[in-house]
Amino acid sequence: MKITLWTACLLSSVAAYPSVQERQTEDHSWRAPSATDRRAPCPMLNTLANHGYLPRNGADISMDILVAGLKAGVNLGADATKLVGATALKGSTTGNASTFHLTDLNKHGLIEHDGSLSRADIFSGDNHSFNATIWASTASHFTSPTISLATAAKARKARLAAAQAANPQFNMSDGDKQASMIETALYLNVMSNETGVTAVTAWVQKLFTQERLPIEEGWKRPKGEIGVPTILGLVGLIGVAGI
Ligand code: HEM
Ligand SMILES: *[C@@H]1O[C@H](CO)[C@@H](O)[C@H](O)[C@H]1NC(C)=O
Ligand SMILES: *[C@@H]1O[C@H](CO)[C@@H](O)[C@H](O)[C@H]1NC(C)=O
Ligand SMILES: *[C@@H]1O[C@H](CO)[C@@H](O)[C@H](O)[C@H]1NC(C)=O
Ligand SMILES: *[C@@H]1O[C@H](CO)[C@@H](O)[C@H](O)[C@H]1NC(C)=O
Ligand SMILES: CC(=O)N[C@H]1CO[C@H](CO)[C@@H](O)[C@@H]1O
Repeated sequence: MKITLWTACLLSSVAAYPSVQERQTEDHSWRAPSATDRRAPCPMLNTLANHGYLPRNGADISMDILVAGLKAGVNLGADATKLVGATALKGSTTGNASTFHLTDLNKHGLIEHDGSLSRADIFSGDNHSFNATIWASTASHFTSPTISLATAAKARKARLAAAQAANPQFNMSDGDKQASMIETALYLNVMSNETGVTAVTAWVQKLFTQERLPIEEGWKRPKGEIGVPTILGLVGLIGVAGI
């Protein structure tokens, strides 16, 4: 139902603003964010901003900019981007309800949730910055050159259990748990070596620790567009393998 609705919206909003076109022709080399550039709790959105597929300053992102950036950067389909982008816009603090800053995504309970793979829970103060200690606990499961779906599911399950044990205010709704599975499905798929289900460990490390597309390490933009059915199929498999 929701998907049908968003597909309809997609068909009625194909206009490309000059800023989107400019961005697609610009330099996509990696550059670290400046002190004033805004970043999100999502390693992929931060990565795309660091490569200029999203505004490098992380500010004033419209749905058109978001869809174009995810498509050009990692071949995520408009259907998938619009589903999560609609929620992102609900946290807008830009003064324009049609745009958001990457920092707007730090708002707990919007998309941001407890039990992240690489971020602390809001209980411990910082809900959005990369946390090397937490990432190390997740990555301790990644002992091979590749990450299978079963390994990713196990790492996610262990991280949720550790967060719950450490946080007296741990609170993940069913929707949060679904979002967390989607996030695992996304990194597995985008960072897979053409299989779509088995990720390359070194690439996943670069995504999380440097917020960089691992092009130098051999990663290529996925050839096929990643759509909602692909992601939900993976989520189902992660559920069977983990939880
Ligand atoms: C292919 C595209 C994407 C990939 C590979 C991706 C990947 C991820 C991953 C792996 C996480 C989990 C981080 C962690 O647990 O430490 C995450 C979190 C998040 N993502 Fe993305 N993402 C993508 C697209 C998006 C889009 C389009 C949005 C919204 C506009 C978004 C918003 C978020 C937010 C708000 C979080 C924080 C959730 C939390 O609290 O952990 N992501 N993403
Ligand atoms: C709000 O943002 C949208 C999307 O970028 C843009 O089309 C619109 O002109 C903006 N409105 C104002 C009042 O700036
Ligand atoms: C848990 O989170 C849900 C939604 O995210 C919220 O409605 C609820 O009040 C929270 N419960 C506690 C005890 O914080
Ligand atoms: C990382 O998270 C842990 C656990 O919540 C916390 O104790 C630590 O202070 C965090 N590290 C940083 C640098 O924020
Ligand atoms: C990806 O797969 C190709 C073909 O199977 C292989 O030659 C290449 O070494 C793989 N790359 C990585 C980083 O695993
Ligand atoms: C309240 C909220 O949802 N977000 C918090 C995330 O963490 C930062 C501190 O790093 C707070 O400033 C935000 O208020």
